Amino acid sequence: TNSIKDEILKRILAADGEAVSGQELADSLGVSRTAVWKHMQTLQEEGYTFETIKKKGYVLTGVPNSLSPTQIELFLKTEHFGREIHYYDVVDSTQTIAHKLAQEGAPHGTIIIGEEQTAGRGRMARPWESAHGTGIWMTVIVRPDVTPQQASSYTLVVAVAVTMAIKTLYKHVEPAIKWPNDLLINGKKCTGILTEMQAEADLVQALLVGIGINANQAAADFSPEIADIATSLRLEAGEEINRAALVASILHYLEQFTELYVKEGFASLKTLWQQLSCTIGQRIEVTTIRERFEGVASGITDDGVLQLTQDDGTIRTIYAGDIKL
Ligand code: BT5
Repeated sequence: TNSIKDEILKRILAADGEAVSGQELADSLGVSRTAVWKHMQTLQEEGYTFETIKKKGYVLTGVPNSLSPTQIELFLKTEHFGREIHYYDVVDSTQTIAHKLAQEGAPHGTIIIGEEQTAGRGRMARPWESAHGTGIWMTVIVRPDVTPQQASSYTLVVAVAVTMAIKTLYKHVEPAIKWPNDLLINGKKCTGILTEMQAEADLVQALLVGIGINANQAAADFSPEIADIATSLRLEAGEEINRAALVASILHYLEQFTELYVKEGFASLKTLWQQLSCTIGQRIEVTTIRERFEGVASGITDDGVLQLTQDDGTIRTIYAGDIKL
């Protein structure tokens, strides 16, 4: 019966604002008119809102602001990615849960989502602000057939997938990739990516791909520490963000791009990455664990390594670090 409820929801969503008649739903799904009505009640309890138009049927007027598996599956078009969903209200960090699940053998494409993280983290143990119900705090377990060395450019693949998903759903929003793991909109950070790895000498067991996206925050929702540097998609798009639809779209692009990346390497996505990036051609300051450099970001290699041309003309290759534009 759950699948009938989901099917009803799918059809009403697909009608895209047109009324769907209860009688037709009942006939085509082979259930009684009363059964349809009962499912509609349940959907309303879950936070969906409908308008009932006399003699015509139901029109969807609102969806719950939730990332529940039901919500995501409504939009999902993938084969593997997001086909196993672990959904929580509050977690410490989805990365921690992903590490455990990956060790226990969770399949390629498994996702972990929390409505809130109490210990969300960025690179180098930096904190990641993850307030309740406002963002997308998700880890994807990916098991690509690549070496640990090749895997270091996977963050760039993720950045391209998230950018494409945002651009597709919100045509007026222009996210730009700041090497290696940030998406900026109008110079402010809306997304951060954290890729961790479980590996043996020459074999990647799993990549734990953490994606944090500010979706529906208002400006006042950010803490003073990040108020000046952070933005949300809602602030930039000027409309409420359907987080479930965005998750599904990200997974769609990520599945496609991962296949390409495993077959042909980062080189196959390099042109797209360059088009979407705001890094190349810019004067930047790079901080690595050991040193600090200045120069112009002059290119990216087929392996996703950043090239920096310093003022004296020497070219440095940057494998990891933070950059300031
Ligand atoms: C990142 O690190 O940008 C990676 C963030 C990854 C978060 C996801 S959420 C799901 C998964 N579970 C986790 O626990 N993490 C992943 P980094 O480049 O090191 O940037 C961290 C810096 O971004 C912080 O030091 C702050 O300055 C800033 N920051 C923190 N929270 C932010 C937010 N919500 N929006 C924008 N900037 C933020």
